[in-house]
Amino acid sequence: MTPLAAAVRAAPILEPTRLALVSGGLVFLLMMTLGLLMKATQAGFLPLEPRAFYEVMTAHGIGMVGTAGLTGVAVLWHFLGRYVELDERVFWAFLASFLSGVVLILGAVFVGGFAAAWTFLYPLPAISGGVWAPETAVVYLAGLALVGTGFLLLHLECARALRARWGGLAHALGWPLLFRGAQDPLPPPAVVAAAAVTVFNLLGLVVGAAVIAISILDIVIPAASLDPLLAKNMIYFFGHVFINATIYMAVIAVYEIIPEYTGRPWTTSRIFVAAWSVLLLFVMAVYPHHLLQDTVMPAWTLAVGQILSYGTAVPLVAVTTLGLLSQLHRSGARLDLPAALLVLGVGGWTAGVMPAWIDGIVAVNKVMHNTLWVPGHFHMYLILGQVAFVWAVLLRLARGRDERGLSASDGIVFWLYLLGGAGLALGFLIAGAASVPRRWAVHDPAWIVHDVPGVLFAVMVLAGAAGFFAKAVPGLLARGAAQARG
Ligand code: HEM
Ligand SMILES: [Cu+2]
Repeated sequence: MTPLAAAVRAAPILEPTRLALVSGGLVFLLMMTLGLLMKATQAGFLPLEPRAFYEVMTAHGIGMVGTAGLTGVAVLWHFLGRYVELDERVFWAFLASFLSGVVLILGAVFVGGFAAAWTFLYPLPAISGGVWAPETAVVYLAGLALVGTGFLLLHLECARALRARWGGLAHALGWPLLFRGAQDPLPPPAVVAAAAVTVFNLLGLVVGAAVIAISILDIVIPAASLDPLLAKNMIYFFGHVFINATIYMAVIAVYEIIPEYTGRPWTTSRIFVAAWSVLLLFVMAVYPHHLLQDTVMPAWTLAVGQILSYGTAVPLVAVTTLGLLSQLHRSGARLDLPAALLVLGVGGWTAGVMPAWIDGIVAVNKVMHNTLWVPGHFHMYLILGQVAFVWAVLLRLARGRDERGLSASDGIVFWLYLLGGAGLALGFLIAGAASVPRRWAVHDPAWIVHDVPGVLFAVMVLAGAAGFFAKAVPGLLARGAAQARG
């Protein structure tokens, strides 16, 4: 063993997925603070200039989406590694590429003043009205490209490892079971999920990389021009697929950890495989629900976007929720903090899907699309879904299982987080239903009634999240020390 490898072994905090989860947790806290800043500004408590507000909004958006991706792949990698042989060097390469991208993005936003929102919708990055230089937009886009390259590498390694172990992605997806009714050996749920996410996220990332490259060229070579509608389609295909993937990767934690509490295996059923395959196809087909207001889109694409939106996540949410209930029912399992967060995550994810579903209806979307209804649904399934899963994995790695269940202080942080998250998300939804627009730095006095409670709920989420982090970190360090001794 080389001295470097020995040093890495001796300090398990340097185990790459742990490092990704701990730094992801820390960044979630920082980005939540930015969220609180925005809410406090909209509520009139803080005098953040609109220019600074939009920088903060861009940083919060890309920071949160990127961190959800980082922690999502860390969960995927951690559990997939139980079933397939993954090359750890690839995860390090991913981290290096990701971090260099982050440096560029932060520089573009906070030094260069880039504030076109994380979605970099063409041609806004290039045409800032003098707020930031076109070169700054290039730096931001190059940063995104680096981050994306990291994810691309990582998923390619997952695909390689899955094929090597299961003899092809179709087998890892459980298709022999789906189409012929039998498969031996059966891929465990984590493998089925990893295979599905790997396929659609790879496609999303390739499309994302293409539109980023074209956007850069478009700035560098003024004569070039890109069809804005095509660019929007590509960006939303990528963005929709990527943010969805973060949840679908994190949910693997439920399949892997809950059985450790109940003592019942989470077996791969035919219906489970079917749900993941439906998701694999539909998640890519429904992205036009982001373009329902683009009347120049061919009508059939919008119809497909609306109709398939009903069906995409429903089978998977149903299969996961029913699976979870049948795991827990009369199992006598006592839920400690990580397990409670996993159960919360499934509930929050399910609850957050409903308002998304409503927004996917063309008639509703016409009224709701650019309102706070949209941040309402995604804050619900991210704060109470994806991010809850991540806290669960962090705490589980740090503290193992607590046979006594929830302690008093565990209960306090759990409820702070749950009530704060639900209140914040419901507040966004209610404001959206009252037609308060999204992405406005300055709120009309009539809207502030929605923002003031939001500030309180944001403080509660932040306090709960800081509590999870504080509870996890000493355990991770101590466990590291124990493993180094042992
Ligand atoms: C304490 C927790 C949080 C607070 C207080 C918060 C607050 C906010 C606020 C005020 C906005 C701007 C809404 C508008 O007026 O348009 C926003 C946008 C956003 N937030 Fe959060 N947020 C929190 C957590 C999260 C989490 C955990 C995620 C994802 C993992 C997230 C992802 C986003 C995204 C993607 C946007 C959209 C930015 C854009 O419109 O370009 N937020 N958040
Ligand atoms: Cu979408």
